[in-house]
Amino acid sequence: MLMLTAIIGISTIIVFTSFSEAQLEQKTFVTHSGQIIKTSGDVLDPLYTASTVEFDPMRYLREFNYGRVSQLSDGTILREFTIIAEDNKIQEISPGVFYNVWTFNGTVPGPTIRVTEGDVVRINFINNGSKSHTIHFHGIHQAEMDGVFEPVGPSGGQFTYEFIAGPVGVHPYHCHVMPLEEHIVHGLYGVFIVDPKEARPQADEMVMVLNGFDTDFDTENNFYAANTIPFYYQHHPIQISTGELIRIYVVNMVEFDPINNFHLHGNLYQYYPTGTSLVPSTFTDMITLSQTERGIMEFQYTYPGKYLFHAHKVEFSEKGWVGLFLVQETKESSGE
Ligand SMILES: [Cu+2]
Repeated sequence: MLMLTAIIGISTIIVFTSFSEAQLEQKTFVTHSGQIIKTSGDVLDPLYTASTVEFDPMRYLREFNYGRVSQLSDGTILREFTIIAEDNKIQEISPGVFYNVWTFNGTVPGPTIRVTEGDVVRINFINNGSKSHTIHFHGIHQAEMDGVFEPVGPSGGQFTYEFIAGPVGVHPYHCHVMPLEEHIVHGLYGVFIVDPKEARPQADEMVMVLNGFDTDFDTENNFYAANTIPFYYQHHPIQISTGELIRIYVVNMVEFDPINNFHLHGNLYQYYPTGTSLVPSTFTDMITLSQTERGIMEFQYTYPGKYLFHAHKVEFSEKGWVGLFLVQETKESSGE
């Protein structure tokens, strides 16, 4: 017994010592983009880099998935999607900071699913994870399609969600297996857009999911972002044109912090909460969003230049939730 106690004691010291040194030492890592970096940051599970997730926030920004389209005998449009859940991937959230992401179709957020009101939406869901997962869509549908009481088992479990798309607007979808917070914060969420039958006016359209990452598991976020990678759009400004209508579908998926917000510089936007009305409720440069609260913003810039957009909760913007629009003069207005 004494021997056993001694062994446990010694091994605890060894484990604890190596952990403490990891926090202080500058370590060298090869990032997923091939850069060699040194960091003393929290580096979690760097051994998993073989399955590191690649994510391109600029591509995600304007990528809409309309599904495989066919027509039913009564003329209704059927849109089919395949969504695969996994929970074994690692993503470099910030240089040198690796985090175990749980993904729909390999990314956080999952694919933006876009349909028209009244379409039949069929989601072929496959769970290739190691835990049970589901997809819970916000919107109007039958109870058995709600993704709450039918956990889909790991290692290839399947479920087909089917419902009629509605109401018009921008909605989140996310896993709804308990503990819910754990399944959401690891990344099992995405955006579901239901277009009105008469399409909204032509615009340069974008999706922004406001999210955060608790990389040290203390139920406080260490990083915040619009579309997963902190500071990404600050380093890679989003290029838009003067006089062009910009439409942003914004969804707040930040956990732990009760509110988030969205401030736009040098401009104001028309805001449609949840996107369910075609008439904006307010003209502002600042909205406040609680968990899964979302809406549609519309604006256009008169003057060219660089304009910030960011959380006005300064802590969030200093930890990554900040970006830039680079507004360039359209050829028409510059007379070229
Ligand atoms: Cu889950």
